[in-house]
Amino acid sequence: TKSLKEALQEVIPAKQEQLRKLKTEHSQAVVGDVENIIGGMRGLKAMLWEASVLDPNEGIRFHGLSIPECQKVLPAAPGGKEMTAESMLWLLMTGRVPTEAESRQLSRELAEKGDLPKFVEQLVDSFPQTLHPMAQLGMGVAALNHDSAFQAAYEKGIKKSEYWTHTLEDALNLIARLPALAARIYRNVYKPGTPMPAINKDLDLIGNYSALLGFGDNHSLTEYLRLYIALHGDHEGGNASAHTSHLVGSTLADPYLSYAAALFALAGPLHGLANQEVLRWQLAMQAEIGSDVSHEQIKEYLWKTLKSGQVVPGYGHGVLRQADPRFIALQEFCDSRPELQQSPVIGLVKKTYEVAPGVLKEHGKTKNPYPNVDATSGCVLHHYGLKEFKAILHGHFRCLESPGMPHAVCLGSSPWVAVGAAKISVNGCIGKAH
Ligand code: NMX
Ligand code: MLT
Repeated sequence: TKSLKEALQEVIPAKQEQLRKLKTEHSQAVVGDVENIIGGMRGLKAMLWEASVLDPNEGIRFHGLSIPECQKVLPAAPGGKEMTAESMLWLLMTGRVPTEAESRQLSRELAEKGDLPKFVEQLVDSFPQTLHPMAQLGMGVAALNHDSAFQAAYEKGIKKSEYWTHTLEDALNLIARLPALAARIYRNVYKPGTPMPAINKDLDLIGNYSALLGFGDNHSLTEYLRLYIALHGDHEGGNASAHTSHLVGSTLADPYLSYAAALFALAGPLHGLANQEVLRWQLAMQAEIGSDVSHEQIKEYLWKTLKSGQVVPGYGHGVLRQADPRFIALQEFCDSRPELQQSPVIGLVKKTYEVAPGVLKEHGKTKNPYPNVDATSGCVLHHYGLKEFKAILHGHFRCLESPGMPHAVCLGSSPWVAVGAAKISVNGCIGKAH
């Protein structure tokens, strides 16, 4: 008798061949396009979205503003230069650039709502240290729905036209609580027993997040996080996590549950986990060939990755067909700071960018041989001392030691991505699913 696995082993090659034929011989058949169907709606105009538009060549615009324009007009935090997450949130939600006073007021409102309910603290503290931070974050967020204003109002009976007010209340409460929740998880997993400061009502969301993580005195990192998280505020609403939150939200599940679902989509290595994959990959490259490397050596390393059947992490995109302007903005941030220019890992990211597009073009598979935002974001965090990450090896979580680092602890990349990906917009416009 065959086991199910053995039976499948017999069937799978024929199925793979069938799929290959469908792709190559019938990809233009009109049902929409078979390509779109195989690609999970990719490329189909399938939703209404207006907060941002993702041009394949130019990249993202937020209500018409490019990244450099946003950097110019969106208010920064006191003492800082980078746009804040609150300013971006305001722009995304209203289509209008907030004044400094409006942005500060939103910061205060969020700081005042930022404490976690006791039972959520207890829930998170009860998780095993070995449970992946993203799984913890998703469960913590789902538990916050205990206080959902939308759910309470819905149970009492409200008009459809009033949904948005309760949804907004939940969304703001959720955003406000994310720093305390993500930082608590980070400390429980990687810095157990260290006391977390109270939320400072005079700080912006990310200023507080940085402090809660234990990096409050590192102004440069706090500024980096402000930029990084503002840039992740929206990406045309159709990526896997944003799409998931809209799908779940369309059932009138409250914003906490919708966002928890989004986090689980974000946790995959082809999406939010990709910046950790990049870091792991660049560190492995560094361990194998060193930091002071030639283009030729990087090229060989890239081919080795591709020939082993793996993707080059941080490269490619569902929509973009040029280097991601978010990648460029983060690289410019690095270029403006001499200490970041000295970082061996950031140096490798830069050199990899000089070589990888050529190799990927020659490889000939990906439609976009250029870097996405994840090609650099996690490596910059590594420079700042956020060196921890988890990887799944042989079915278990393992800490990966970074070469040359005495205490490489572990970090799920995505608490940052999660706060940044607070895609809570209630907007609409034509967008693509990607
Ligand atoms: N390295 C090697 N092969 C690649 C890469 C890459 N970086 N990107 C795409 N391909 C392959 C892809 O696997 C597919 O192969 P197959 O036909 O055997 O299935 C082929 O090229 C065509 O894929 P595309 O249509 O170019 O890309 P798709 O839209 O399917 O996927 C990504 C987009 C982003 C998932 C894909 O480019 C990828 O896996 N990149 C590496 C992971 C990554 O950087 N993810 C982060 C994305 C950004 N984010 O924040 O979410
Ligand atoms: C992201 O920002 O989440 C990724 O680049 C995927 C996307 O939005 O297209």
